[in-house]
Amino acid sequence: MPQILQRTERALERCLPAADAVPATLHEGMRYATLGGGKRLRALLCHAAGELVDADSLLLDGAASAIEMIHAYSLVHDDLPAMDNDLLRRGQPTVHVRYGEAMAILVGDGLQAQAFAVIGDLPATPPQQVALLRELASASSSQGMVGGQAIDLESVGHVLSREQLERMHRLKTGALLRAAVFMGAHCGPMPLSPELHAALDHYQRAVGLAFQVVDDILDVTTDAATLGKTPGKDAQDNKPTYVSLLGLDASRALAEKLGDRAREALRPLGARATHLHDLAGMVVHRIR
Ligand code: GRG
Repeated sequence: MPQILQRTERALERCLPAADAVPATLHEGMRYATLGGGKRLRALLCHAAGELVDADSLLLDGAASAIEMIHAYSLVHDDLPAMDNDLLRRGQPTVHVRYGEAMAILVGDGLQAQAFAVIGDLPATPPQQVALLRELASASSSQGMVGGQAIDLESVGHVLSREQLERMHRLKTGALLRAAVFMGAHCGPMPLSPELHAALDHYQRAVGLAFQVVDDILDVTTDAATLGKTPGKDAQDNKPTYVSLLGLDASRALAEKLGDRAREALRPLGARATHLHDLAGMVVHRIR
């Protein structure tokens, strides 16, 4: 996986506008928000799913870059004073702290549009391109990530049931993780077989949920300096979390169970799914 991480950084470098291209501050901010940080989980999922279908690596580079740009845009907007008002992201000042709030809004907007432009420029077949664009658009949409964020905003101070909490996270963070997996698979030369579709669907559901359960656990167990924000902020904001709903031990057990479920979903795919298998472990056992 280290080679894929290097590939991802190089591809992102290429896909982003140059820092001195006019308007330079905007482009510098887009690069600042995207390059040199992050676990690149979505890019890794995209490449690992692509391995299953002998996907073209140039297509995977573009798809993985586009997903990471959408992810970076969501973090820039989520950190804004009107949302989470976070001062640090990936150990650095957040984009609005460094470039101002108005520019940070534009940085997010610019990254979102650039992600779709990158897909549009790929040397993919028309069916591949439509599948990739559809997947990314629906994951980012009001019925995907942005919708999940809206539900999250409106849930402050409310008691959510476990089903409602799951739905919120399936949209807010799960939708983009799902897109990462399916976009990787759409980079292959053939349409997805029903068996592969079903296996990837089960996998992405379990991984998406595990990601959020672990995020909630880390929120209460990681120290403030590492987080760059107040630990347990969601709880202080009266936002529902898995830890507040189930407790720490049951949340840890749930994360392990979801990791097992994700790996189980890959069983019919055999040895080619090794990297997806390892990524499920990385999601459950990450430290941030
Ligand atoms: C504001 C449009 C808009 C959407 C925001 C996903 C999201 C929706 C906001 C992210 C807020 C957040 C910090 C949620 C916790 C889970 C999460 C997505 C953490 C960051 O993702 P990682 O851990 O980050 O993959 P890196 O830095 O490794 O890329």
